[in-house]
Amino acid sequence: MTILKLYGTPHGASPLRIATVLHELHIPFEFIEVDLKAGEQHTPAFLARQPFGQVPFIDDGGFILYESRAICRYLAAKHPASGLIPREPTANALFEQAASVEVANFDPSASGLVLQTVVKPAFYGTQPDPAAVQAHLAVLEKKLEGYEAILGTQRYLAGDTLTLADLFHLPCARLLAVGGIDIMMQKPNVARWYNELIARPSSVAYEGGVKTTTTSNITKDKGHVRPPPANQVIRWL
Ligand SMILES: N[C@@H](CCC(=O)N[C@@H](CS)C(=O)NCC(=O)O)C(=O)O
Repeated sequence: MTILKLYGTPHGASPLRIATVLHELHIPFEFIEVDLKAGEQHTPAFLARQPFGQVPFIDDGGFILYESRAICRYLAAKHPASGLIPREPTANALFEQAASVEVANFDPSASGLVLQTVVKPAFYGTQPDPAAVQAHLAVLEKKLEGYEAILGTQRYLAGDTLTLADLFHLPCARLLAVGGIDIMMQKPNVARWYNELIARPSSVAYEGGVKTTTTSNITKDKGHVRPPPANQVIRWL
C-alpha cells in the first residue's frame, strides 16, 4: 500500500490542520518538507501540483489535492465511521454552519495575528505591525463572544460531538499562543473547548511541528492525552 504524502512546512497552519486530521483518522503519512524560503513553491514541478504556489497539498496514491480544509473533508469522507463529518442532514447542516463560522469569523483575524506575531519574525525576520495586531485583536475579541455563547450551551461547535469544524481551528489557535497572544484562554467556555482540543493526541503529536507519522506512532500517541487544566470552567454540562 502506498503511504499518503503530505507536502508542507512543519509549522504552517494549513499543513498542521491536515496532520491533525490524519492523526485523528489514524492514517499514517510521509511528510515532505517544501523549502518556501528557497522558493521551491514557484518551480514548474511544484506549480503543476499546486497552481497557486502554496503548501500544503497531498498525494494519495497519485491523487493530488490542495486546500487544507478540502483535504480534511476528503480524508474524513473516506473514513465516515469517524463521525468527523456528520451524515444525518440536520447534524450535517450544523457541521457546515460551524465550518463556515471558522472560515468567516475566526480565520481572517486569527491568521492575520499569526502572520504578524509568528510568521513575520520567524520567516521574514521583520517585526509585527502594532496597528495591525490591535485591529485583528479587536475583531477576534468580538468574534470570540459568539464562540463563548455557542460553547456555553454545547460541548463543541456543531453540537456535543467533535467534528472537523472544531479541528479546523486548532492550528491557528495554537499558533496564537506561540505569538504570545492568550486570547483563547480569556473566556471560560472558549478556554474549556480550546484546552480540550490541544490536549488531544492529534494536537500534542505535532507540537514540535508536522512530521512523518507511522501507525505505531499514532498508537503510542494515544497514551499522551493531557488532562485538561484544573481551573477550567465547564458550563455546558
Ligand atoms: N487556503 C490555503 C492556504 C495555504 C497557505 O496559506 N499556505 C501558506 C503556508 S501555511 C503558504 O504556502 N505560503 C507561502 C506563499 O503563499 O507563498 C489552505 O488552507 O491550504
